[in-house]
Amino acid sequence: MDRSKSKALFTRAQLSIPGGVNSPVRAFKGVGGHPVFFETGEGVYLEDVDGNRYIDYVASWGPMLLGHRHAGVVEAIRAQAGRALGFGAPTGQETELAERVVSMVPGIEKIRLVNSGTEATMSAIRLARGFTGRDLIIKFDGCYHGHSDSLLVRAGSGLLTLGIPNSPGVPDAVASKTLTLPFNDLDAVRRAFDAYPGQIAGVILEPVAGNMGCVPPLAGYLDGLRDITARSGSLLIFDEVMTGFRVARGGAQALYGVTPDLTTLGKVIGGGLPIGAFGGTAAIMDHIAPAGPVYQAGTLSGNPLAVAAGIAMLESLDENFYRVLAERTEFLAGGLRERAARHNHPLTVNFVCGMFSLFFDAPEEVTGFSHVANSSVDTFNRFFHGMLDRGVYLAPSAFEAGFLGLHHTPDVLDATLDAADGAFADL
Ligand code: HOZ
Repeated sequence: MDRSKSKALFTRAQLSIPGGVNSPVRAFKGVGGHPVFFETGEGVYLEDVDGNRYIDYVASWGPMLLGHRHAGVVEAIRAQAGRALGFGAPTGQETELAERVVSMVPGIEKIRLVNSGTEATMSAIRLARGFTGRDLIIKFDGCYHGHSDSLLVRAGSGLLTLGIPNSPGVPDAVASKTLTLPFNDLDAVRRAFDAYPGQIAGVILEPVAGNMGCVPPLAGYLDGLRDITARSGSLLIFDEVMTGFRVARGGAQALYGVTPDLTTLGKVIGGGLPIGAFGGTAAIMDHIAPAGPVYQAGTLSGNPLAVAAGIAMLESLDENFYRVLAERTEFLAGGLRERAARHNHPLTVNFVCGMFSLFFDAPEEVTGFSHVANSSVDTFNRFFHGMLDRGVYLAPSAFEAGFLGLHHTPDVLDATLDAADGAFADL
């Protein structure tokens, strides 16, 4: 497959952009080679600058649940662009989007719109601290909650991909307020609460981890966290930037029946445009300025283009969507397992409705960061390039999840499995 124009664009980009990209994982450092530069997206397909076509499993890192250039979303953006691009003042549509999210996500009674998942988690942490009057935060190894200082400690996603668990520039005084514990280990959480009585403001996690690859919660884990935090007057924060409107209409909290105090959401509520949000019970959210003293603000917050796209997206998601999405995800996961076994490659496939990950040479059950870290990155990377060369675009990192939607029709899934068969055979 000729990707010479992508290669040339990457060389040029590195002269004016650090590392040639505006977000690290995109640089392909994790998998080797150079990134693909894209030009168009249509439904399930992406086309690159060299005219190559790919089935897309990155979905702009999650939000393209309805595929690229979904007609309803594009029309909503076009209509709004004909009215105004921004006011820095309230609009009725912000309330409409807020009401929709409130009606869909069990733990959200009130919501504040921001501009990214990073902003959402950063603000949720501040709110948890301001509300409880406590400083310490618990996060879990391999979970990634954006790049704000408090949360950039033993984080997943790009830090895991690049092997830099903590970032220079985060003061020790800030990092020391974040306790990191193993994911899916309730005893570790109990011990931390015993060690720091009355000091833990909140526990933040991806209820299905997605930034160390897809790692679902063990049975009882989320309930256990709910119980421990409730008894300790600490807030439970679900980062649903990936899982929101993906694993179920009401997110992971609806799927697993555990309601957090605060929820963070990302670009999915803008149909893929730059937006994010955090929400929770009215009692907690009313501590946010101007209702309360915890400050949070933003001129672009509630941007009308993103809001219009988000309304169009959310109104297309019904329960049937998730029933079919779960079936397709299971079909893909089963097919990948079967193809890998056919070629004698030990492969663990983790999945939850709409998201999945492949771990080579890993334990049969991948339930936490230590399992993920011991899987074979080298085999993943060779598989990744085998798929890329066969026209399937997976996330360029062994530590990211793949995403699908209903635009991944049975035909598309069959084509993916054919490509996988070839890629496994070549490993
Ligand atoms: N942190 C993102 C994935 N979990 C990658 C974002 C990007 O490169 O756009």
